[in-house]
Amino acid sequence: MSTPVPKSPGWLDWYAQPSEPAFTLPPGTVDTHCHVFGPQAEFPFAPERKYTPCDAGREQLLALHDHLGVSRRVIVQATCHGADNTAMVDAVRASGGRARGIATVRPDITDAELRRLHEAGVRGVRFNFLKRLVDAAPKDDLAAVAARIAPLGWHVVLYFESADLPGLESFFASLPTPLVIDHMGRPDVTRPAEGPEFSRFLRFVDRNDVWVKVSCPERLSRTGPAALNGERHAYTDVVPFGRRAVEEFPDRVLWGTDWPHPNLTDHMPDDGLLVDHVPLVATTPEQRHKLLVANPTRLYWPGEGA
Ligand code: 0GY
Repeated sequence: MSTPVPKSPGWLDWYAQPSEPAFTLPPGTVDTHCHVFGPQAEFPFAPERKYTPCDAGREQLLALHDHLGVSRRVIVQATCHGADNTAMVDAVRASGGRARGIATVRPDITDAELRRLHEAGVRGVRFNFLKRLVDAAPKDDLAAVAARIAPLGWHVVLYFESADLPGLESFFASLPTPLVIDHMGRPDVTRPAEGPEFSRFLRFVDRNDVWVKVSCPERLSRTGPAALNGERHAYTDVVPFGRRAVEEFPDRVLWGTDWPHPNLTDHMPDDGLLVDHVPLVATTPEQRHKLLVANPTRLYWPGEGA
């Protein structure tokens, strides 16, 4: 066996003992944004990766979900595994139908490989535009991938910085599949949620076949995890953004943990507190049912009803 590659300097490991959430997730809750990392002894990281994480394997993900009350999950291929989807596919296959996958694929992928991914439970690909995570995202290649996956009924998951949306919007609108946007398009939460930047993002959502992940308050927040008045209210500066997305697009919002929270540098979130963020942004039982159960079920297990 090869020697394990050490973690990136300053790497923060996932939170080993998440608290018990005060909010009870409804039965059928789907975590639509989580990853597996390795374990690297079994699934080595990709040579082109920009970071080397700790291990975060499928059993550990399942244990977290059991603790939080999450029923099903969507495992998003992480950039540390490049376009080698083996670890993600292994976790999806092992789930007995309780997981779906989002892959990274190159335009020269064969039809047979695409069919194999579909049969395993993959339902989309991710296009990542963050320069700190990927070297390049050539639009011709991405358009070619989108054309290949559209006939399978898959969608494209988009990860970009909010400042880059104006330059990417027309390309996104040209894609032939539904779109799913990570982390509310990464708004700058020091600006108002009612201001022009987030309004522009929501107009893009409105005009296109777009779903929005109301996820990652811990990554977007500047105020951080400090509890407010002793309550389990963390990341409060992100709340107005999530709430606006949920109120304006109740049928197109999705929730996810982003476990194991790659590349956070100042703190590692308590996943129990992330669950307690949900009722802050989805304030009625109906909104919560759509966000946590009905919407992701429609997108990832269509035909099941929820
Ligand atoms: C996220 C966020 C990040 C990383 C990745 O695939 C990845 O490496 O997604 C990040 O560093 O912001 O969605 O998990």
